[in-house]
Amino acid sequence: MADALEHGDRLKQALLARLEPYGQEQLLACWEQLDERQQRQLAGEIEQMDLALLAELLRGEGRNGELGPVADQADPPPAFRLGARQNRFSPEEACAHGEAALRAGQVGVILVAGGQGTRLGLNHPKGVFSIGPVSGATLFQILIEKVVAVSRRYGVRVPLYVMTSPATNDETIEFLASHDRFGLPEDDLWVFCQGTMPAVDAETGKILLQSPDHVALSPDGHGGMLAALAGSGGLDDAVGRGLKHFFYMQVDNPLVHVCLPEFLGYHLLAESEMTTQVVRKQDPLEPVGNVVQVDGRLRVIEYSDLPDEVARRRAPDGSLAIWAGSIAVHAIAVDFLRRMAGTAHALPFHVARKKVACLDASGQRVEPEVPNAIKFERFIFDLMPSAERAVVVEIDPAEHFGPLKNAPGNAADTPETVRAQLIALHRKWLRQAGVEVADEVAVEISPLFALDAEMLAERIPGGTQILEPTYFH
Ligand code: UD2
Repeated sequence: MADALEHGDRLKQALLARLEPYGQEQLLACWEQLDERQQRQLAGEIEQMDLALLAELLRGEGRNGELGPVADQADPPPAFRLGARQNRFSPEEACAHGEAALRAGQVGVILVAGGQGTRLGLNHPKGVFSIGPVSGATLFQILIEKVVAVSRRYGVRVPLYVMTSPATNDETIEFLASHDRFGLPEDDLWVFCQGTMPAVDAETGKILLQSPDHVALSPDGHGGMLAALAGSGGLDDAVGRGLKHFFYMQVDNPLVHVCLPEFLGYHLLAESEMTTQVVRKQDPLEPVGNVVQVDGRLRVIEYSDLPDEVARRRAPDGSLAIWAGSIAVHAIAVDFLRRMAGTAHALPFHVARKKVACLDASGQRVEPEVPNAIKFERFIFDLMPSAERAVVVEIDPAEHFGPLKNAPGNAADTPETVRAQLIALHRKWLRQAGVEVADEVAVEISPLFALDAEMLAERIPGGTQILEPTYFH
């Protein structure tokens, strides 16, 4: 007992020595109430925090800065359009280049899945949400089957690097193992966990405690992928396998065409280091990042950072001037990622005011009604201005973008809208293959059955009639 007390005191002194230079010793306010296990827990969290970095951020250094002036000079980006003839390279040429890189085993996939389905009312990794309109397949199943199908199609291994966060890591690993990784070989799956950042009081800059033995920590944004992939050894693994490019996607879009050859082809032909898929915005205030060109470099201005009056600007022909919305699907050169992983401050931090439940000065838990805290996040698209060359590829949202963001009953991006989009797309492929499908019949095609309309046409005889909900798998 006396030993434990002494150990607790020694640990407290060591932690104080770390915290005091930064004025953050309030984190030990409840130390004496904690048992030994809780003290170790809190100590572990404090030791892992980069207090010097946080101090820089609180001084205003390393942040992404005021975007108003940048937005003011923003021009629309030049873009390739999927399937279009007026591109600098033909769709066929692009496809051939993309397929050659795939066949040569030069492409791997990154899936960022650190988010929980909070907006969906889900307290689990978002990837376990069941979205298949007929099959009930989860987001993870659909996306991983796409990776497996690409690997089979080109007769190569296509490794998948999945980013989790502390809140989703263990459950994701268990979930994928219990489903045999949906057919992906064990050697081709690399799960890595992103880092966290502490939330600070918006007025004082003091780090908040979520409970007596836990700091208020949250994931450091999908930009945390850069450091976490490198730090986990994933980037070295990719290099060791001879990968040259990553296809990057988010867990919330089951419509994404994984490793789409034509898209990869424009990336390769343009010798781009980072290529991003965009949609033509219908509404100036759509909640997508805006891809723009400033001083000849591409960059993304997040919807929340774009002043309304800039978002509403029109080109002479009446179309939106800032038209290109990022859907967060990228092709990224492995060498570029390595170079950036070795660059200090490669990604700035974005600052957001949020409501964070925490302990007040007297140790009482408070559930704030207005934003009380600042959170810090990095975004992967901020790599774009550092790329030697970056290009944009416009895609058709009906075929490529159906993000699952909101709980049922909301206006957009809900389970209902995403399922309806999957059915509409698969019905269209079936009809193109000469299959008769009535409008009210739900159909779904597993990526392992067919990845696109052409593959489907090879697998299914024309003239077939579909009269009831059908899952092709
Ligand atoms: C994101 C983009 C937006 C647009 C839209 C398309 C940002 C900031 N905004 O909006 O521009 O492209 O997607 O759907 O990127 N994630 C992590 N770790 C984190 C945070 C997020 O893994 O710390 C993952 C998360 O699991 C999800 C993705 O990143 O797959 C997007 O995150 P989000 O839902 O917070 O982004 P959203 O919808 O505001």
